[in-house]
Amino acid sequence: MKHIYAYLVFFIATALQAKERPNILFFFSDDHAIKTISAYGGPLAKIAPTPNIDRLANEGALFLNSFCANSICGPSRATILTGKHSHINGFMRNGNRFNPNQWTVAKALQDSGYHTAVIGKWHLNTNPQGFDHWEVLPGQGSYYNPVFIQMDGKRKRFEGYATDITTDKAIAWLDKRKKEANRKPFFLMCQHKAPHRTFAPAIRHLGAYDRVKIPEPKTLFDDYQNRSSTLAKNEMEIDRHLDWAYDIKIRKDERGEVNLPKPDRYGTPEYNRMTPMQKMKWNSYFGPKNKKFLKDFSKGKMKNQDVVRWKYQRYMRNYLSTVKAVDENVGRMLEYIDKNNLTKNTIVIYSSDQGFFLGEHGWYDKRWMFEESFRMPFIIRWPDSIKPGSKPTKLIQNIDYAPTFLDIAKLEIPIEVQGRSLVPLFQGIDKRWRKSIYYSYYELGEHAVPQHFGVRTAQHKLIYFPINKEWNLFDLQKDPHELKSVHFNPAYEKKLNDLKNEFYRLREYFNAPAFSE
Ligand code: SGN
Ligand code: CA
Repeated sequence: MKHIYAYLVFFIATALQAKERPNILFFFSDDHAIKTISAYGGPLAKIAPTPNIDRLANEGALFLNSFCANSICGPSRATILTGKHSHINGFMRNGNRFNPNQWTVAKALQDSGYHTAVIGKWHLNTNPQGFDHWEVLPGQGSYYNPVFIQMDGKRKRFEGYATDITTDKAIAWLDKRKKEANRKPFFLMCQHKAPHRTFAPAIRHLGAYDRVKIPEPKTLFDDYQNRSSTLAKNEMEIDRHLDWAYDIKIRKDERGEVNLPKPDRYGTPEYNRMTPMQKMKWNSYFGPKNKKFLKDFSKGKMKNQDVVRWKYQRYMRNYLSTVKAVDENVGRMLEYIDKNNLTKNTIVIYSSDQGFFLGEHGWYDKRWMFEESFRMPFIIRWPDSIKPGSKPTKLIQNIDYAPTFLDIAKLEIPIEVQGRSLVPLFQGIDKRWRKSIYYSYYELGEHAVPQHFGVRTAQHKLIYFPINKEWNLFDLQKDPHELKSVHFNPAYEKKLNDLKNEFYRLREYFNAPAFSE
């Protein structure tokens, strides 16, 4: 009897604790631009809906002004783990090694009794620490039949599509946890490779968007005038820089006598990974379409702009198809937590490491502080604590995720953490919220994007390019597509000075290092 009583007390105590400390399920994708999440609206919302991600927005909050601190993969991930800007956590550009000995939110959650796991893309070059379980893609990872690094360091290949497999593994981890007697709350990072380059769809989604013409952005043929001279030097144009085989999916062996213009640098690594059956399905989808394009192209009837337009359609159809699998898999996971009575006590977040250009300014890729790449999706559902369908407008950044997780888990936020908990925003209490955010980009030349730094407020954006000491100022209300810098315009003189002061104030506040030129 005594034994049963003790068991009951233990059971109730654990149940109460679980109630007090919710689970955190963090969906994270790679390069997912907000305009391809239908809850964010825009011209693609009807064409390519994302009903499962939208469900989170309908049942929770969709942050309308969410940004990254440094628009590139590894740095964004390091910022999320540490709540600090790149120059503080030391991961300033892709290829750096994350110092695993530093404080992270995963370690703090684990130490405080959370059961922690990360599955999928990691990209920090040192093994994950602070996780009871991890299984991650090496580097960028692959879409087809991907390899995952196991906790013992061994690499294992799994047949199938990365987005599905990442979800299978996340569900399997939750399932295993279900069987444990003394269950702790969990923190699960489910991190997809998609929709990152080379935008390779699941075989079942080939052709998913063929029946629609994807609307072109206004700036598909940007001339890069009236802004920093560095823009024209970019190497991320759909026109001049997407690879024919690698990105556009026309292999050399399909071309016969037709000579396509450069570039064509990277071959077909994803195609090469496929099984004969997958290759057959791929070829029966792309083959006839490529043949038709090559025929039209070789007749010389297509003007350069027509070719760009054709490439844009192909790029977007593939990109949106990879998003479709992400959305389906978010749905699969939500269904799992519904069926296992986890929904009420699980906070679910959907986010992505940065945004992406989908033809705006003629570009693919990210990096620039321009809106499409600077914005991160941030959607969060927390039953009973967040009003369903709310749309907070305050400026938030990925430095805020770690302190938010700590706050949710009722842990103290270390003084060194640079972000702020978003919990007050969930409850609509946002007095004294920040009015500006700081941006830095430190890479040294991939896609020919120079280092740049800036500040954004609700209406304006100031960018500084140390390489040629240029300033650009955008009035986002009057010029939402960021086509004309007004830094030289006398009407903006006071605004320019105020923003410069704010920029230097933020740099001091965040302890930013001097610019290297
Ligand atoms: C790779 C891509 C680049 C991309 C970077 C950074 N080339 O190098 O186009 O900008 O990753 O992306 S690829 O041939 O490998 O696809 S990030 O999301 O990892 O930061
Ligand atoms: Ca990325």
